[in-house]
Amino acid sequence: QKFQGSNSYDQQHKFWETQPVGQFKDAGDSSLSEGPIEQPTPLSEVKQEPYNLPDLYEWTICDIGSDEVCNEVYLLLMNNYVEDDDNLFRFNYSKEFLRWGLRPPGYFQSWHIGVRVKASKKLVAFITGIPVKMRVCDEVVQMAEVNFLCVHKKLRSKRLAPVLIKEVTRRIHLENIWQAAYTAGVLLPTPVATCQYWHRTLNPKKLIDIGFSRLGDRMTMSRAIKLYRLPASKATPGLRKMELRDVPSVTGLLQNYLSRFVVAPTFEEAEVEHWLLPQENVVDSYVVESPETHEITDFFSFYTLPSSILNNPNYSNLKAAYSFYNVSTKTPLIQLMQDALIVAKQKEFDVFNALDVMDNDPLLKDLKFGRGDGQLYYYLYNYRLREAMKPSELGLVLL
Ligand code: NHW
Repeated sequence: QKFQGSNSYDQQHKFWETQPVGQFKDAGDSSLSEGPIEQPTPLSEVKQEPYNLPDLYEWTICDIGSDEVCNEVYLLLMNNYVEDDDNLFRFNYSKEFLRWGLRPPGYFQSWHIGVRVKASKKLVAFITGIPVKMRVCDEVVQMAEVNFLCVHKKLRSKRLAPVLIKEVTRRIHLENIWQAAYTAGVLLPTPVATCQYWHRTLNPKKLIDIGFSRLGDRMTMSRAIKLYRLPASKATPGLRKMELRDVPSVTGLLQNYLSRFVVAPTFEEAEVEHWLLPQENVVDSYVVESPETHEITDFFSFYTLPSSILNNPNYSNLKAAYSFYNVSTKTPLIQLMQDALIVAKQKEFDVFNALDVMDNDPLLKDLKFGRGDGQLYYYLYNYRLREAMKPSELGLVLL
């Protein structure tokens, strides 16, 4: 499955050339220092008024807690957000998911930015940031994660995206934050890592029917069904749903694990509670509680992100699980991931997706994941790394 194609390195980037990001022409220049590209300015020097929009449009702050506004955002994204290269699928983030993804501890409502048509008040564009403490090498940097950039299909290629990006940047600066992390399927100046999605078929018949996957040479439907069959029950003794009382142990496991990567968020208990405590149809997390000591030794998690299936007579929704954070200290990671697949299958997901980040890559083939086409590029804003990271050096998953 391909979400978004990629550009080439020699393309002009009239907007990105003006921004404090690694530029393609500077690639490999070891005289440039690592760390912030521009220094912070005093807050009084940050532009106090919003950027100008074309005359017919106005800014709005989206209160995602309001059912009405949440529904408007949901519909804008449902109809206009990311599609794969062949336009077969479009991400269909649920309303509960958007609330979860946009309201972590310490979130700023002013970073949930919409654009409306002045006359009709119709919502036609969106961009968001959330705060995160990110460790880069041995420095912890207060950052924003920028996501859900979307311009209505009818308003594309009018240079609205750079205005949205500048406006979210301005509002992040107003909170005295000067760095950001984001991912995209398009190549921009300049990725800090290039990752790949892998897909584990859970429902072969449907995935083939909808064109998500194809039967390879000498593969029949009945062989495919057999190939992707999973055990009926989980292998790990003591595996159970994560509960509120597990937050301290899970935080400890996660902090310790993420300290191994070059770039990773730093999670406190409040963040772990927000990001990992199970929420129906949003995020699933399971812990392994040792039957002898009752210690929490491992956990896995995945989030729920369906896609709309465009123009298929039989199916309209693809139910996809995305691997989130997994930590193993006692249970082999491959067994933990296999149990995640079993849980996802029992919950009637059609496919389980994972990036080749953290320790995932060596397990994916054995667990019968297939490599997706297209890349997911990771970026940092106003922070230079001397060289790009390998996916296995990245401890970060964005929604
Ligand atoms: S990636 C998903 C992005 N959304 C979609 O793909 C949805 C479908 N597409 C659209 O809605 C996850 C439009 O095509 C969008 C572009 C809105 C994408 N990231 O308005 P113009 C995120 O949300 C550049 C960054 O004419 P358009 C992450 C493009 O290279 N830049 O295009 C978001 C060009 O600049 P250049 C992107 O098609 C991170 C300019 O936009 C981009 O009508 C944002 C063209 O603008 C992308 N995904 O609208 C950055 N796609 O220099 C945050 C295109 O090449 C940075 N462009 O000429 C950090 C800010 C915070 C800093 C805090 C200190």
